[in-house]
Amino acid sequence: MKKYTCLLLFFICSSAMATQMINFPENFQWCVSTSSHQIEGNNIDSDWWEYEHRPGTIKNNDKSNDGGDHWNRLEQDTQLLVDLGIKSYRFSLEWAKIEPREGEWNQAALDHYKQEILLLKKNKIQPFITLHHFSLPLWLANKGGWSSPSAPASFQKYVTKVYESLGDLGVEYWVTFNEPTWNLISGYVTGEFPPGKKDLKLLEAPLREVALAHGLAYKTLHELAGDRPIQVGLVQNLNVLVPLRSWNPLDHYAKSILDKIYNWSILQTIKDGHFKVSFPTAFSSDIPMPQLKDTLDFLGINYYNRQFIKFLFTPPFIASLAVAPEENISEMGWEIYPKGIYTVVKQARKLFPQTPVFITESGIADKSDSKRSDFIKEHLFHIHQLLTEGIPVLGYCYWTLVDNFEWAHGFEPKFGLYELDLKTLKRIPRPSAKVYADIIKNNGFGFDPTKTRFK
Ligand code: IFM
Repeated sequence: MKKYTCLLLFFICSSAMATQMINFPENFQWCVSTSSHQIEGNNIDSDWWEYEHRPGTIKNNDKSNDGGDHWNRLEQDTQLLVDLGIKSYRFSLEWAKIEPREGEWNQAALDHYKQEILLLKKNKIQPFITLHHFSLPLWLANKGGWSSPSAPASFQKYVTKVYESLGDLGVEYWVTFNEPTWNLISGYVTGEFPPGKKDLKLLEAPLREVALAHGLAYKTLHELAGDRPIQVGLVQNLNVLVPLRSWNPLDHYAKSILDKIYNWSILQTIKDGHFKVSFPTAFSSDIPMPQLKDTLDFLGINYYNRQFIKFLFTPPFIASLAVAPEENISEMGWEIYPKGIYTVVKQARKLFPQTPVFITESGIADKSDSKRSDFIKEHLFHIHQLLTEGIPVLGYCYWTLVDNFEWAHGFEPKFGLYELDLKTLKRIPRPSAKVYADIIKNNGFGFDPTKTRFK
């Protein structure tokens, strides 16, 4: 009997010893992210609205319609943020609503965003604004969208209008672009986003114009802000990329091409003040852009997955695959690989060793909510590791608050901490919402790193 008691005590004590408290700095910004087109509804003057209405573009023929009707539910959704204990709320402004026709400013839309910012501030939540999150006004799309050399100047006018209207409300964090490379590759190479083109050669112009637009917006915001302490950054989606067959030089080659263009093309341009981007057989650019240097006050990193890269002998020449046990694959078909968040931040630090980092998105499509809580904790564990190494990670935004319109995938993937009942538009908390709220309340959580679920 004595022997068994000792054994039991041994197991209890050793498992308790393996559990560590993962504590975050006092000022760590607990956050969730959303984007306007995905939740507001009725973005009728945008390119996405037009695109969704083309047959066959969106899974199940879904349309964003009234989305989650966030536009009319500011109070209700702000209360969800309060319930979670959120410190920062990252959301985007909808250019197509603010400037529905070229040069025509919609004061009601600007007033609406003002009301949203004030509501957040009243609830002690820092508004964190993205100026461009994929969707464009249709009038600009009809002029060629980001391929048009006039697009950066149009963006600058929009940014000016926004800052002149909302700049005195004390918003500190401003993002010029969300995931520019994913957006443009999806629009011009894979054809999954508007304008729905599939030609690698077409990627060069919009990449270049977006880089220029970022530089202009950065300068404009700081000029308008004057002495106001604002932080202007860009959000890049970074994937961990690995050659599928480590022995195969062609897979290494394919990986390096994708890595350069997808992960680093825009960031490298900002770092060097030089747009030197190429894709074999498609284009090769070499344009000095000195005005882009030092245009990142912080770097927003969105991290979702690891991909294995295979060279193909026929177009599109590069395949990216999720190779992992079923348990580690999300409903988007993406590998769940929490350690990768550490990898990509370290890679980004090599390019920008002095620039603070904000994890602006990390999330999982998980309808049953059976993986989301572990997903969040395991990513946070690796972020904590970065902090212990002295890397300034300012905050973490879970993607996303309420199930949303997931672009070409329609409403099928469920990323929300809150479920959205599409018929009643009711927001229903998933169990992981409580887990995230507890993490925020305790500014940390107990965690046993020897028992991670996702390897
Ligand atoms: O929903 C998107 C978001 O718009 C941009 N980052 C990735 C998310 C999940 O796919």
